[in-house]
Amino acid sequence: MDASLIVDEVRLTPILISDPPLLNVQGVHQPYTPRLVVEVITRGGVSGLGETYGDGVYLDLARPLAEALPGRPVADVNALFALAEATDPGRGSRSGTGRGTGPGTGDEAGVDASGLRGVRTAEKLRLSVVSAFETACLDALGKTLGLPVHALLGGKVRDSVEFSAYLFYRWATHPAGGPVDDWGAALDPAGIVAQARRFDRAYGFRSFKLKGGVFAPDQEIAAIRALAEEFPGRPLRLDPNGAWSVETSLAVARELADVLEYLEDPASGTGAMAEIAAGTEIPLATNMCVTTFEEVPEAFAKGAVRIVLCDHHYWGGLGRTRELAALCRTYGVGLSMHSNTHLGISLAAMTQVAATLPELHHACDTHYPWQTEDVVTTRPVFREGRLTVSDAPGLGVELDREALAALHRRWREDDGRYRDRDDAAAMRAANPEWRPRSR
Ligand code: GKR
Ligand code: MG
Repeated sequence: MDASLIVDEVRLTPILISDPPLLNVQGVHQPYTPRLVVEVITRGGVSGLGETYGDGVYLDLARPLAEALPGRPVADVNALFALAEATDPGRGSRSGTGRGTGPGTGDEAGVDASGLRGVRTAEKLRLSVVSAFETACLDALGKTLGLPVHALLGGKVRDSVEFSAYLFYRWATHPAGGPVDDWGAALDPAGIVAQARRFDRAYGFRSFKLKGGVFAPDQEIAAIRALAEEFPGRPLRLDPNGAWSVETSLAVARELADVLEYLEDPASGTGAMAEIAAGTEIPLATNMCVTTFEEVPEAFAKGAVRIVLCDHHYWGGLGRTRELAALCRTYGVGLSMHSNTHLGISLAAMTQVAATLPELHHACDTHYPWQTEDVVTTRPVFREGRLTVSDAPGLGVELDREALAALHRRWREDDGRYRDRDDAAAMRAANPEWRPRSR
């Protein structure tokens, strides 16, 4: 093995990045959200980058994995899964299924780092950590070999990747104080249309996704109708993150049957999604009821979803994202891409893997335009809603060390308030009576 391709060191840098007051069913985004930047440095002196969730539970898994990696070949990305399991500090206290529920196991029902309800299993946490290590290894390998990451994944099938505008109901400012942007509030159909116009003007996005589950379904139907009137024929999606009952979901589907490209996670759970799917022509999409390979057979057998949103963080990296795509192709299920608050390293990874997926026929989600800070030296530019696929070695992004240091300083100086994302806590700070609502 060429010594330059051996991992010499792994650096983990937790950071806090500013985030606008975006509303969702679980509450509101906090002024700062944690992310983790992973650097894998080879003996050849090449540094590769990865990015993932930065909450404490992820850091607890990332630290021992980072210690175990030096001395191993940077190309051995398939070995990362077993290594992450072997170094997981909670492994001894877990049941044979790897799905224990005791303290310290990492298996918790409740709110995950996406700010959504769900079960955060140890396996899901580990996969999100592995994804950043895998991306960093592939970046370092690509830089060493002079090849873009897409070439390491088998090559690109397109030269640019389409993204959609991610519309959110939002407040103008955070009630607790913090960063302020110039987007203003969007709390009704007119506000959502104004936001969409700005996305259209500034980035050229053609598809629009509205994060729903915030207001009564009628108000969200009105917002989608207003978008359809303003942008006739353009792909529109609505995603209430499982907030509705089967009845509500079917009623919304009836109202919006003529304008939606897809309805995303109207209700929670495969059973409910299957019932809704049986009662509407609108394709149902998910990033909630199919988030692991184990969840695929039931959902596909029941016809619960026609589109799965892949996400290399959830699924354990770029290679596993391609495995998911193959599975979807086999079963005739469509593919789109999910996002969460992220920076330029993740955007580069999303773009590289998206470039290799022939079956990706829907514009990918991205939160990126909402982020005003970054740790890469050059912000990617969307043209006509698309990003050009970089052919530079690795991911094609460089680390801005000053920016990284400043965002890490913010994390160090934080009194613990923002080190774990908690949209519900942020909402309750503004309105102590608030509770997540199913409709
Ligand atoms: O950022 O508020 C948000 C979103 O609601 C995010 O947390 C979701 O994971 O965008 C996501 C989705 O499509 O469900
Ligand atoms: Mg979703």
